[in-house]
Amino acid sequence: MAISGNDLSLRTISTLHTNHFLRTAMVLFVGLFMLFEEGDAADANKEESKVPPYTLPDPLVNNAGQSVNTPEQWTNGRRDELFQIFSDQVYGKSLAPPKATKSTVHQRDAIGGKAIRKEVRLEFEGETGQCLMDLTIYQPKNAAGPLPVFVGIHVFDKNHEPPLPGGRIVKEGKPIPEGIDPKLLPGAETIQRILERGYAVATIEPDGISADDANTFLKGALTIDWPADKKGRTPNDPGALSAWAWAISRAVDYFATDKDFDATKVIAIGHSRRGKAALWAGANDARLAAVISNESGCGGAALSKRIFGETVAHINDRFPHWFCENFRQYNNQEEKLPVDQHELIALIAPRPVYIGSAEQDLWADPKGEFLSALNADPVYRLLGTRGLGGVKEMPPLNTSVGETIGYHVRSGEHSLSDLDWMLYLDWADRVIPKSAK
Ligand code: GTR
Repeated sequence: MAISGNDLSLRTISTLHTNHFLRTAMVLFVGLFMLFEEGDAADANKEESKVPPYTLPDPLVNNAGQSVNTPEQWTNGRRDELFQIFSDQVYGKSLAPPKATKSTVHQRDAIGGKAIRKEVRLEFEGETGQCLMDLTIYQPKNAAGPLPVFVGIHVFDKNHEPPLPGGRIVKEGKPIPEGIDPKLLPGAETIQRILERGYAVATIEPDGISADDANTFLKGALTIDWPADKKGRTPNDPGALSAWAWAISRAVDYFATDKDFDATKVIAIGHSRRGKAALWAGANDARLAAVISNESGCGGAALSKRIFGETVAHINDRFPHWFCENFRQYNNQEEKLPVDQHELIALIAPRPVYIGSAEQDLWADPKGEFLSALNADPVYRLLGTRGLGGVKEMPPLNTSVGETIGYHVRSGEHSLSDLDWMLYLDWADRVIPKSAK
């Protein structure tokens, strides 16, 4: 019922005032919470003119200073060197696959009978313990053959059917109140478009693998090889990002056991911290056919040495559980980092990778993300792909460019929006061979 000014009784007015007060207080509280936990730091550089001079390491020059001129020299030497540096200095050692996995699958019709929703529980046995993860999958009903599939951490809200845009998503172990960011997750319509285009889409709930919490992240996948009660971690023991990357690999294991999916056509996708995990998963697991990083920023696609937006010190201070301890050596000393994030992109080569930025998301440094793509391009070309397709400058807003390396900068803020998804789908259609769909 609509209320006009004349209808307002005193009681209604005072309720409205109370509601208004509560809402304002809530917005302020949430805003402060986000400012502290999620938002920019007051000291962050947001001006291009203040980017210090920096030198990027050349992915095609090896540790001995020799240039890498052939695909063989890359594949049988240089790539391993770079992977080792990221493992020792940034994300930590990779986790071993589980000794055994038990899967339990429940499925039912969904989205008005157009789709199948599968709820998969995976229970893992390691050397020293167990952990579990839930994988929720939407797939088109009556698909012609094994499906290519997008998978990532918190790609949609598994608690609703059909998934709701802006629905509950947990960050820092706390549910975000609904409505904070209506574009944070694809809604039912976008999921339907994904299915209509012949893909399945799957979300991983990572809490049982490694909670996004500095006090409890060791419980789960990091326990089954590195016991959580171990006194003192070694400086290159893995953090939560490694555990989340491991979770993405476990989803690939599952797809290989389910005839509805083509496990050679799995595309890892992730927004923000989950984009960092998707990129590291792509570096670790050559079975991933392609990787999409949406606004992954610092420790993801953005170059660290530009010191623009979030820095190594900001991220290590706020999220001490994400990286290995060695990464802290580079707090305010990015110039000493032996690698930069363009080399993480290069570790995915020659497989397709897409980097999506948002214009107003300066905390994630859109230009630094583009420059990562550009500086990974020589490796993609050495390996015989067309890489960024000759693009040298950041494209106009909302325009997808590139080939094996895709890139766009969307207008607006930090989110995985429907437009991002549409551009990713178009690109996936180009880089994932049609025969498999
Ligand atoms: C921020 C963090 C970013 C990014 C983001 C997110 O607080 O500083 O690195 O990962 O969270 O995941 O939304």
